[in-house]
Amino acid sequence: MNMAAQGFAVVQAFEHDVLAGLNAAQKTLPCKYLYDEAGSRLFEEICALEDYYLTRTEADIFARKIDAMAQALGPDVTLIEPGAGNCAKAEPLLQAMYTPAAYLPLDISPEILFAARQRIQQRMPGLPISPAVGDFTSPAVWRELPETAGRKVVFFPGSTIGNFTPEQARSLLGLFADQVQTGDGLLLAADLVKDSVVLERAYHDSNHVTEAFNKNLLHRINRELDGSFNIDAFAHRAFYHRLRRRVEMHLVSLKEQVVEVCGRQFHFAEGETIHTENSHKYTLATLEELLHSTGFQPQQYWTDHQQHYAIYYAEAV
Ligand code: AVJ
Repeated sequence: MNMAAQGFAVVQAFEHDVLAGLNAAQKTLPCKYLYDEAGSRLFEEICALEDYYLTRTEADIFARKIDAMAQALGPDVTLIEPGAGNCAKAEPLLQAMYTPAAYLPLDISPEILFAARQRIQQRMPGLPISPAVGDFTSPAVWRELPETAGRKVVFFPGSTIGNFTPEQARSLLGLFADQVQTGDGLLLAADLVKDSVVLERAYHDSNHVTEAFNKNLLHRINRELDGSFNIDAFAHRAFYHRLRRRVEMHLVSLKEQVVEVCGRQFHFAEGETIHTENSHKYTLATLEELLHSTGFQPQQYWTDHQQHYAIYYAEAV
C-alpha cells in the first residue's frame, strides 16, 4: 500500500472503530487510538511521573541486567521489535548484544520510526536496520520484513502486552511464534500484580496527566471525526479489577447528554462510561503459563527487588 492509501485506510479504521465502539452496550474505544501525536507526548509525560512506577522500574531492570540479557539472547541475532516507537529501549540492548545481525522495528508511526532509524544508524553504522510501518497485530506488516538468516529474537518491552486481554495476548504471542523458528527468542516485559493502591495511583496520578491522556481521545474524535464531545462533561476514572487482574480506564459521563460523531448521535446516561483501556497485570505464574500456551519455553527472568515488574526471556519450542 502506498502512504496516501495507507493514511486513508487508517482514517477509515478509526471512524469504523469509534462508531462501532460507541454503539456497543458498554461503550468502548480501542486503546491504540490514545497514541496520536498529542497522546504520545502525554504518554511520555506519564512515563516520567513519580506515581507511574512502570517505566522507571523497567529502565532500572534493563540498566542492571542488560549484559545478562544480551548473553541470554546470544550472538548474531536479528532483533525484531513490534511497536518500537522511538526505539529508545532497543538501542542499549543492541549495544550490549554480541554482533547483532540486524534490527527490524515495526510501528504505526512512520515519522517516529524513520527518525529513530537515522539516530541508531549514526551510532551503529554497521548494523542493518529495516523498519516496517503498520499495526503489529496484523500479519500483513510482518510480511514486509526482509527475510533474514540466523536466529531471531522478538523484543516486546514496555508491558504493552498488558493492553491485551488474556485471549488477545495469546493470539498476539501466537502471531510472534509464527514469525520465528524453534530456538529463536522472545524478550517480553510485563507489569506484575501488586497492591491496588499502588496500581490505582499509577493510572490516576496526582498531576492529572493520565486524565489528560484519556481525555485526549475525545479531543481527537472532535478533531478528526467531527465530534461534539464536551470534554468537561466527562471525568477520568481508573480502578483495579481484582478478578480480571487489570486496571481499567474509563471516561464517565457527568450528565445525561447526546454527542455527535460523524453526523451520528450517541446518547449517554449520567454515570455511563466509555471503556478506553485495559492494563492487565500478571503474576510470574500467569506469565509463564501465557508463554507455555503459545509455544515459548521460559528460560530466565529478571525483576526488581519489590517484584513490581518482570522481563522474561523465552525460546520457541
Ligand atoms: C503503554 C500499555 C504500558 O498500561 O501502563 C499508561 C499505557 N495508560 N497510563 C500501561 C497507560 C495509562 C501503559 N502501557
